[in-house]
Amino acid sequence: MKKILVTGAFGQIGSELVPALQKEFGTENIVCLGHRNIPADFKGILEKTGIDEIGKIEEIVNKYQIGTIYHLVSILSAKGEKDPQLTWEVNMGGLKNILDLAVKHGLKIFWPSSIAAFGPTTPRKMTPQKTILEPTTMYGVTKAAGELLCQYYFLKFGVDVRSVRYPGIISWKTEPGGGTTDYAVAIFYEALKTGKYQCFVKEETSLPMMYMDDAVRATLAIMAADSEKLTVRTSYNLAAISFSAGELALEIKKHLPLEVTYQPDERQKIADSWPESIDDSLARKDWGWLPEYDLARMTQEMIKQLRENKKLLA
Ligand code: AKB
Repeated sequence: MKKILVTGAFGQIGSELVPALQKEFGTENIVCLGHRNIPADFKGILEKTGIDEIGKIEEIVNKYQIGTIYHLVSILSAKGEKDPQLTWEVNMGGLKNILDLAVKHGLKIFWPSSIAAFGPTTPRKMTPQKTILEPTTMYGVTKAAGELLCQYYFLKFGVDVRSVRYPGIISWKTEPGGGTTDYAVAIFYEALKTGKYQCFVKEETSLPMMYMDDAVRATLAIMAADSEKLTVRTSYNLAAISFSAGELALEIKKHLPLEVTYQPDERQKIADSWPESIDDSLARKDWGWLPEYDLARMTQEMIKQLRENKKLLA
C-alpha cells in the first residue's frame, strides 16, 4: 500500500491518531513528521521537518511513496491571538503547501477545521452545516479560509480532500497547547494533582466538546468513506457533547474532591464567539458518524486513564 504521512504527528490529535493509524495500516506504513515533543518511547518512522520546508516534504513524499497526508499542524485559537502573523503563515501557508503537493502527486488529504470557523454572528444553538462564517480570531480566519481553499482544490484540481470541524477535544495522553477549550482538559489534571482549579472561562460557558477516542474514530471514518457519499468538501460539522464549565466540574466532583474558582481572561471572548451546540446530521447521514462518549463516560475514562498512565498524578 501507499504510505501515509502525518504532519503535526506529536500534537494533541497526532499523538492519538498516529497509534490508531499504525494499528489499522501497520507501523511501517505511517510516516510521522514533527520536530518537537517527540516521546522518548516513540516507535515508527520519523522525519524531522518544518511545515514551511516544502522541498523537504516533497522529498519525503517521493522517498516513502506517500499516498495520503493527514495535515494536522496548526496554531490554536488563544496562542494564535498572540502572534496572528505567524498563525496565518503556519496555518494557511502550511495547508496551501500540502494542497499543492496533493495536486502534483495525486494525494488524498485530511485537514482539520474547527468550531472556531464560526463567529459571533453564527446561530449559537444547533449551528447548521451551512451558515454564517465570520470568525473573529486569526485561528478561526485560517479555518474558514482553509475550508474554502480545500473546496477550491477539490473543485478545480480534483484533490480528494476531506475535513471535519472538530469541537474542543478532551484527551489524557497529551495536554493541548494554546487552545480556548483547554480548560476542559486542564481541570482533570488539576483535580488529580491539587483538587483545585482556577477556570479561565465563566461557570456558565457552554461549548461543544468531544472525547479523543470519538475524534479519532470520526477521522478514520471520514477518510474511509466512499468519495461519492461525501457531499461537503469544505468541512463537516461534527458533534458529541455540549456542557458548561460548571457542569463539567459537577461531573468530576462525583469522582474526586474539587474546588473550582472562575476567573475569566481574554479567552472568554473567544469562547463567547463560538457555538454552544452543533447540528452534525449531515456527517451522520453521509458517512455514518455517531459519537460514543457522553459527559459521564468521558469523565470516567479521563480520570481512569490519567490515574493509570500519568503516575505523577496518582
Ligand atoms: C481551540 O480551543 O483553539 C481548539 C479548537 C476548538 O479548535 N481546541
